[in-house]
Amino acid sequence: MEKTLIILKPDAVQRRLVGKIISRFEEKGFQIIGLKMIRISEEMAKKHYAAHEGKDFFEPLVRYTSSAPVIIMALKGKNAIEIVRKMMGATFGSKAEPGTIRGDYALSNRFNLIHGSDSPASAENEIGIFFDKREILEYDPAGIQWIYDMSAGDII
Ligand code: 3AN
Repeated sequence: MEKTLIILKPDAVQRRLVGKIISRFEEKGFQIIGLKMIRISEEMAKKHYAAHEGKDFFEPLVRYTSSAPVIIMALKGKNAIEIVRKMMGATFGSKAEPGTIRGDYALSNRFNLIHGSDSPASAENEIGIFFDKREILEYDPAGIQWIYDMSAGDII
């Protein structure tokens, strides 16, 4: 089981797409283990996007991310990181395939609605940046035996 960090960026909140996007992840079978609304500070945004520091889009990206409230969410599930990124679609809204979140709801190459961790190491780091330990709630999800085949002991 993997955990991943998702940010529903300012445009997702302002465009009232939060419910629709969260529904997609719930309907897929992921378990929500952390959820809150915050305003990301410029300092937090810089830390989160540190890998892009120095690039020409870094400053506008930090400004966009910290421009208005966002939803921060931690999800848990088998192969959560890869599957969430597939559901998000390509980075640029203009390139993302229909059927993905960005493909269905985004046209812009900057206002692309959502962030999802891209590796187990970044997921752990990002969950640590945005959540206190006690804000991550581990619980037995009801009906998990119908999300995965667990009859042989493994999660298939
Ligand atoms: P993703 O959000 O798909 O993981 P990253 O982490 O490579 O993409 O990029 C983070 C953000 O930086 C993207 N959401 C996008 O808004 C912006 N970005 C990435 N690459 C570019 C680029 N070449 N030109 C402009 N903005 C970019």
